[in-house]
Amino acid sequence: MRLDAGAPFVIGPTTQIVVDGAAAAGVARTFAAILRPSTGYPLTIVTGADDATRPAIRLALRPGDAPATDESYQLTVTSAGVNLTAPQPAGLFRGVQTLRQLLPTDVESHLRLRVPWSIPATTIQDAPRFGWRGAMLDVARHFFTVKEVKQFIDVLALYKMNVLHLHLSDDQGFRIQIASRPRLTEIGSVTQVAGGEGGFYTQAEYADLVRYAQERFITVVPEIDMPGHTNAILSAHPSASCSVRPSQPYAGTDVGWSTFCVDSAESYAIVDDIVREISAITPGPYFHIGGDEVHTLKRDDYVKFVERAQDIVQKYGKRMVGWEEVAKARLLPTSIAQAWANDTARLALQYGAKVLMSPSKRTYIDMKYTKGNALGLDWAAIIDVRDSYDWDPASFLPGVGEKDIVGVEAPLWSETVRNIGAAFFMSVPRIPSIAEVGWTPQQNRHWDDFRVRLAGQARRWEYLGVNYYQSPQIPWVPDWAETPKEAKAAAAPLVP
Ligand code: TNX
Repeated sequence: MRLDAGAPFVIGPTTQIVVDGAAAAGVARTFAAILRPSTGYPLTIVTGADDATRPAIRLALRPGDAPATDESYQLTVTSAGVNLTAPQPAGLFRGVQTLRQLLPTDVESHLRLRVPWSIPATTIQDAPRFGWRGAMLDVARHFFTVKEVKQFIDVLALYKMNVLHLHLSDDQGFRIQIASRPRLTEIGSVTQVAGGEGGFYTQAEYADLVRYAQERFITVVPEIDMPGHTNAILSAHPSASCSVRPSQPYAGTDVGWSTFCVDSAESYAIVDDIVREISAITPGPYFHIGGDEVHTLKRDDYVKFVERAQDIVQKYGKRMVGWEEVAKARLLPTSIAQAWANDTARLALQYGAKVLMSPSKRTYIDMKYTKGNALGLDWAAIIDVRDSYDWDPASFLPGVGEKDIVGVEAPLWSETVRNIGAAFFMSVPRIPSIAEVGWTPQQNRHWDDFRVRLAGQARRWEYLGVNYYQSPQIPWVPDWAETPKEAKAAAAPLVP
């Protein structure tokens, strides 16, 4: 990025968004939807023919541009206009998020404000370090509605994350409708941690979430945890359990005790039905089988199960992802092991499989920021913002380097996270932090610089109704206090 000497571009009442086709128009619509309420300008989207006399923001695909990763983009801002080009539509979308951040924070207001809508003169060439920059939301321990998950997706999109991993099943609940197995949600979805009423997504609701994410160039990775963490499944289908006593709904938080019966044909029939139906409504290339914390199976039985599950995932055209324990099995080269606690993930490399970095000491955003937090757990670490930022994914695990890693992901387990306000408190600012770990090359990342830029984001979160942790590590600027009362009132309400 280079800041140029010239005057800024100022968005005005006659500014148009000029696009070169349908894909760019789709991205332009998401941008205009942010700009219109706060500026009050029409920001007409024009395809093709460009009235060169009018100030414009131009979005165009340039398939030949280098570096040609899916998400790279080039941005030039002069007083005469904004030119955003990218080899792929995803790059245009990422570039639009940069424009959003270059504009005054008031651009997020839901109410019209009279602010000079200026974008500094600059030249940017940008591309991500890793192709997988994600967050996981555990909707099993506590359920989150479609509307809430969309708000969560909005925050991922703002910070250029591109994966939403949904932890859809655990001991406490099974959260997605499976047409061939209605008992899974009839029996398996009706509770959650501490005994609330739980819930589940119909397939239509899930498809709606996937579409919403797709419009933001975010891939949904569905996870059905197995063979452990399966009490909700087994309570609906006791024949897939080796236990003689049928499982009961579970509202506690212990882990490691439930398991599919590895030698029962019924187990694989259920897995087949689940993987087939979810794969059919998931356009992304991945299916996550969990595979973590199975404390009640012998290693051979665990391996046997994972290899059969991997076959089923492959049969339905998906690449298997699993928590690092799955690397004890013989992996396909297309599979991915998600590192979280030890260095089992390294075993994946001998099969040509890759590693996704979610080290619990750095990326587990269900951990407390500080000992004093009421929310969160502390078994892995206390993780303040700096801990989430100041580490290098490529030197974290012995023997696992840059080339072995697909990216980084921040998991939000929800044992203590009972509502979306709490989810945002745990996620922000650590999601922006992990997003930058995944996007920006190591040599360009500096904590002293990040903490200042992060402080500037707070007002944006206030406008968006996004709760956040006011870490004492960040030099917050108290400018929200100066925001016009009306604009404040029009901001989305903070959810408790
Ligand atoms: C471990 S990390 C788990 C989850 C818990 C989490 C709580 C992993 C793969 N499994 O079942 O929710 O700790 O921090």
